[in-house]
Amino acid sequence: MAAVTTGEPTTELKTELLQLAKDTALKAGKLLTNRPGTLEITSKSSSVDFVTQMDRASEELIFSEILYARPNDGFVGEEGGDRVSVSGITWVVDPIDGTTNYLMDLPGWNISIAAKDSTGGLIGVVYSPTIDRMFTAARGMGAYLNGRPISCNKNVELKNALLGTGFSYELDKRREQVTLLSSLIARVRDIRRCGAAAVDLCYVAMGALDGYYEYGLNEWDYAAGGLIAREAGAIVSGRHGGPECKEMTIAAGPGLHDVLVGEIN
Ligand code: LIP
Repeated sequence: MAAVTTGEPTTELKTELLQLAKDTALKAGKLLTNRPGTLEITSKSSSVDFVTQMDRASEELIFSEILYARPNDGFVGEEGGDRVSVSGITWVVDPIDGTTNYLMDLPGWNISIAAKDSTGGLIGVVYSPTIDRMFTAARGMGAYLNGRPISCNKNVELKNALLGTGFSYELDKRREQVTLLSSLIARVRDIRRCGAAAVDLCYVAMGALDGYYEYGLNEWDYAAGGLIAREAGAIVSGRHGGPECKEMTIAAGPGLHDVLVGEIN
């Protein structure tokens, strides 16, 4: 039985995990880009939360690639892939983040692969083939877009901010979300709803969005993108400043993040 990793993992280990995640994301991207003639659609948590055979096929591919290379690691996947970690490292995977975009053949859907240890996010990869963007980060090693370093925007005033957000699969919750949106919309530069949370977080990382907030995300939606945003200098938190969670994810550069937390509360 492999020993549980203690202390900060070496740069070599982080680089190895990152390479595995990138290679696997590229393979999943190839699988998903080759769209089948018919998508078999079923609903999950609500009548508008869909899953297709491609979500499942992508997760199966990622699960087998990663656990073949690292059989003692744990796994948590949106489509139910589950394995308890023996090594102390657990992979957190969204095989298609932005399923509705994928379904409707809109851009921005992505494969989100993160690995975490007892300290938190260790590496993150968000690969979006339709916009040809591979975002990567490893803890303490910075954030990259297609191999080039990226950093978030800093000290943006609310009135100049371009924000991203998303709407819940819980239809009643959307009424509350619109109340917050209508309070913000006349006081910011504009708002985007791009349709894929992991890429939204990476947009904050690269400075394409000044900030992003969303209620109801699951760990597989924010695990990789959250690390990438942090490594790019952004602050990523929950509603009251603690870690991001299902109740709220708020990401923005220093200066704007505190203002957004205040607005959302
Ligand atoms: C979705 C996101 C979308 C968000 C939804 C959901 P899925 O992920 O990326 O932007 O608004 O709440 O989390 O279900 O397509 O993997």
